[in-house]
Amino acid sequence: MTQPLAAPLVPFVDALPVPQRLVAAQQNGRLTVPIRAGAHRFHRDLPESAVWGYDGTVPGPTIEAERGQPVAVQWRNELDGALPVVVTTAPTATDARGVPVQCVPGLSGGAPDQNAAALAGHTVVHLHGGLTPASYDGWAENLFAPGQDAVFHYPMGQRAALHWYHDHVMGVTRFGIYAGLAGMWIIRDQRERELGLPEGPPFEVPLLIQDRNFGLDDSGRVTGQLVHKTDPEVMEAFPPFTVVNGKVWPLLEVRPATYRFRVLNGSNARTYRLVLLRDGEPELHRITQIGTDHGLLRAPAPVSPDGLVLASAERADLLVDFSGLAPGSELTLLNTAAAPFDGAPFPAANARNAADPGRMLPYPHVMRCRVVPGPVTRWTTPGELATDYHPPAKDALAGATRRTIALVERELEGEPNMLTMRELVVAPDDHTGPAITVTDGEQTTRYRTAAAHFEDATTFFPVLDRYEVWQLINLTNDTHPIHVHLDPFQILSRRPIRYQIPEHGIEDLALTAAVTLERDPADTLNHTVDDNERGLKDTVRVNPHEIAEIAVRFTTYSGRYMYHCHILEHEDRDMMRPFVTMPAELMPFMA
Ligand SMILES: [Cu+2]
Repeated sequence: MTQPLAAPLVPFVDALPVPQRLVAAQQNGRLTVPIRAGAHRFHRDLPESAVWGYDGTVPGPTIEAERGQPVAVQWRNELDGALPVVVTTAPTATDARGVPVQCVPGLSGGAPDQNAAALAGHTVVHLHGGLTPASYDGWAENLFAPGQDAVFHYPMGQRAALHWYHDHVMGVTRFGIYAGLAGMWIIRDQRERELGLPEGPPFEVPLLIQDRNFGLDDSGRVTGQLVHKTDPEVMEAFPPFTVVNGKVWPLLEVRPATYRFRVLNGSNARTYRLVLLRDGEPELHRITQIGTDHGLLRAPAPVSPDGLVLASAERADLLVDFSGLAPGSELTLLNTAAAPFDGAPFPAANARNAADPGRMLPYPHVMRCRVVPGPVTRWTTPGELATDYHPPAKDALAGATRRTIALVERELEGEPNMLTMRELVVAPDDHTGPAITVTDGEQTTRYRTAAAHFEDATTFFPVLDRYEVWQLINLTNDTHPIHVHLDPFQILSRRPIRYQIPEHGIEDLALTAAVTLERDPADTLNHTVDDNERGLKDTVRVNPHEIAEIAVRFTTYSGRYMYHCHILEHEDRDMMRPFVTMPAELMPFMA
C-alpha cells in the first residue's frame, strides 16, 4: 500500500444536483433530446469543463415513462467540435513517488491521443435495460453524424425499473460516455404505486455514480479538462474523483425520513462496494434493497455485510432510513472496492481505512448526507415486493439450449491487451485443433472456439420464449460485468473453478485450456449468488475463478442485438458479440 494522498479538491461542499426530469406523459410520449456540447462544473473549485451531454447537461435529463405508454425520442445529434476529453496512455504505471499515475490529475507524461482528438461526434443511443425493437436498440455500428437525427420508438412494455441511456459507438463508447453522454430513464408501474414507494423529489433520489479525472495547468492546479488516462499495466481507466450526478463528492441534505435512492454505476470500469458510515462506523442496517437492474425484487434484501457491490451498469433501488437521527448528523457513503475489482472481500468495519492508492482507490469518498430538521417519516418495507416473476423451474431448464462463453485476456506486445468473449461449441470427436475441456466430476466436455471478435460470424440464435442457459467461464484475473441487451435474465449459480492455460494457449482465435469445476486452493472468493442478485438482472458480475450461469429468455422482439462486458475499455476492445433472436417458425429455414 502507498501512503494516503491529500485530496486536491474539498469533499462534500457541492450540493448533490438532481438532473432535470423529462416526464414523457406530460409531452404525449414524444420527446426531443438534442445531443450537444456544453459546459459543466464538476466541483465548486474547478473551472467549467467542456462536455458532451444529452441536452448539453451532465448527466442528461432523467426521462420518466409509464409502463405500457410508448415513448418516442427524437435524438438530435447537434455535436460540434472535437471530443472534449484528452485521452492518453502514460509512459509509466507509477510516478516518481511510486503512486499509480491513474490516481493523480494531469497527463503524467502521456501524449494526447491524436486519433481520439479527431473524434468529431458520431453517436448512437442505447437504452440500457430497454425491451426495445432491434432497430431502436442502438446497434454500435448504426451511427448518426453531427447534423443527423433519429426518432427511436420505445414501447415501454416492461416493468418499473431504473434504466439508463448512453452512447454506444463501436470502439469508442468509453470516450463518449466519459465525455458525458449518459442519463437515467425511470419506468413506473402500478405495482410500485400499490406499494406506495416514494416517487419523485424530495424522497426519491436518482444517483448516477461515475469516476473522472482532470488536467493540470502549468502551476500544478487541477483544471476542468476531462482526462481519460490509462497506463502500460492497466488498460482500463480508474480515475480518482468520484462524481455523483455530475459533482465530485457532493452533499445531500436529508430530513429524518426514509429516502429512496436509485443508484446506478455509470463508471467506465470501476466497481463500487458502497458502505454507509456514521462517525467512522458502518450503519448498513439503515439500507434495505428493494430492487435491482430490472426493478423490484420478490422480497427486500439487507445489504451484504461487506457493503453493496455495483459493477459498471448495475443498479440498486434502496430505501435508506434517516429517521431517528438528530439534525446535524452526517452519514458518508464510501467505496471500499480497490481497482481493478476481483471480487475480493473487504469488511465494512474497516471501511474508514479503505483508502488504497496502490490499488487505485486514493479517495474512497462517494457522497455525504447531512440530516436537517423536519418531520420524522418512516416507510415500512412490506415482506413481499414483486409478484410477477419466479426463479425458472428446473424442468423449464431441463431441455434448454446451453451456450458457453469463455472470458479471455490476450496479452499483446507494445499495445493494450485484448479482451474477448470466446463463444465455444462442443468439439466433434475427431477434432484435433486447440480445445477447451470443462470437467465437472466424472464428465468432461471438449469445446472448440467458434468466435472471438465482434465481427466473427454470429453463432447465437436464441428462439423467442425459450429458456437458454448461458455459462460464462472467467479465465482472467478480474471481475467482468456481462450485460445482455433486450430481456432481463436470472442468475442461476456461480461455481468455483480451477484452470490451466498452457503457454501460447491464448491466440487470436484459438484457445487451449483445461477447466475443472473445483475450487482453486489459492481462491479466496465465496462464489455465492447474493439475495440482492435473485431478481431480474441485465448485468452479471463474473468473478475470477468462476463459472456464472444465467437463465436467459427473450420474449419480445426478433433481431440483431449485442451482449458485452460493461467495462467500457473491454467492450471497446473487443469484449462484445452479437446475437440474433428468432421466432421459432423461422428456425427450419435457417441455412
Ligand atoms: Cu470485462
